[in-house]
Amino acid sequence: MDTRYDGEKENVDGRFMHIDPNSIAGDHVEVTRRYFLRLGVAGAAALTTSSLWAEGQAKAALEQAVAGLEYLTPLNKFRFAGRGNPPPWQLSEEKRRQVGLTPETWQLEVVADPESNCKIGKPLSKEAGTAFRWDDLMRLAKEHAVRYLKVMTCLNAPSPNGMALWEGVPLREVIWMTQPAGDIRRLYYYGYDNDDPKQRFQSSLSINRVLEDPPGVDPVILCYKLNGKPLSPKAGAPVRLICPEGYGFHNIKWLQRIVLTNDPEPNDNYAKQGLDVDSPMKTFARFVHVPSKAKAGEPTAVTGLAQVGISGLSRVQYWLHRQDAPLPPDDPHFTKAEWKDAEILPPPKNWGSELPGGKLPPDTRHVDPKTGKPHSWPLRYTLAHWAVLLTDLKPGRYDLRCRTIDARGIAQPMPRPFPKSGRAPIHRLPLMVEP
Ligand SMILES: Nc1nc2c(c(=O)[nH]1)N[C@H]1C(S)=C(S)[C@@H](COP(=O)(O)O)O[C@H]1N2
Ligand SMILES: [Mo]
Repeated sequence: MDTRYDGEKENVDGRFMHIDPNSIAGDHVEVTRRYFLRLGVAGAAALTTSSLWAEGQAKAALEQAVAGLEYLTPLNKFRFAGRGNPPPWQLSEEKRRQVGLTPETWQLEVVADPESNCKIGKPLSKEAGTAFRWDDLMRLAKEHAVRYLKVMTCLNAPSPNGMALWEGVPLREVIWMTQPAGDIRRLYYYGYDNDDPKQRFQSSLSINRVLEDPPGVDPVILCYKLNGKPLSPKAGAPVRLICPEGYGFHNIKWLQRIVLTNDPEPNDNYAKQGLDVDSPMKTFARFVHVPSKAKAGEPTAVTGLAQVGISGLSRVQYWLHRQDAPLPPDDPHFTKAEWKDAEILPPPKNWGSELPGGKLPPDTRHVDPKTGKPHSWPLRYTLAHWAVLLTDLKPGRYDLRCRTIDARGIAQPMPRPFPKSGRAPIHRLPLMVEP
């Protein structure tokens, strides 16, 4: 039985389930403070309701909305996916040991596909007693460990599962241990989902992607830590694969076997389901905090998240449209609508409650080791937070939409609008403005 997993479920109002808008965590106080300082100075002149603004009510509303946003998703709010029945995290400790899902019992095999002509000099296999073990991984980690930020998003879901800091060893270190000799074009890999092989969930990558990283992109890793702590059973313990630019399905949990092959075709479960598995993450925006009702004339706080895909992110925009007004004709993506800019928030100072002191480790990729600040912002394959204060609202029923403009100037859902390569529909929420 295929248990529908969390990543495909959506909250009724389209909000992110892992964000609790009522939990005013201290995390974004600093971001918020700087945001309001700037808005107070630069924005006050532009606001027609500056008297209200001065009262501080509007500020408080937006501050409260923004303060609820946590950057790194706490484990208990992460929407982990899994489709085994029972899922591997529900197994007893004894069973987990038996099937090799504890550090002491874990073995990773890296072997040649018997169906192809690809040859490797030194397969890492259980049969030959040469499988790769936890201690081997920890030894490599001393020299080669890397850490980077990456948002986990299911190809089939309109909103991310969670935003995390991942740590691991570049997979190519282990590939080279097998003495590969050529005639290798891909590798496919899977983990332990269940004793029933029909419940196996498999993904694949080009060997080139694993051996060499595209400019600015981090390595594919054998990952053993999330937000600075060992992977939990739900997160794929003890070891999962992380492909930084990849949608969720590439990031196989409970990893146990990698097969090198000369077969050039993706043989992923997702490919067989008609999905486009050759797709790096897309750029898109979603609302997080939108009140269902607002009062005319009162500034109203709206916040959201944007996933930064392969083409980067330059702007987030919103469009407030009266429900009784016609939609622009022959314009499915509303390119001619009156979009206005929202503000992309700067990087947080406190990255998450699970990191010591809320700080990123000094060797985190794309982060200045001295200041702890990212070299640029927002980073590709992560989330950015955004906010806007709607002013001058007139009574009526509205649809509120948001979209991204990527770093090439292309508006969502272009340049890749087809849902089977990742969901990026323009998010719409209703807003009622009462007199
Ligand atoms: N072993 C295994 N790994 C898996 C899956 C699975 O079913 N089994 N699901 C994949 C899919 S489709 C997604 S979207 C991601 C979700 O990662 P997360 O649970 O860390 O959010 O896990 C991926 N890794
Ligand atoms: Mo997924």
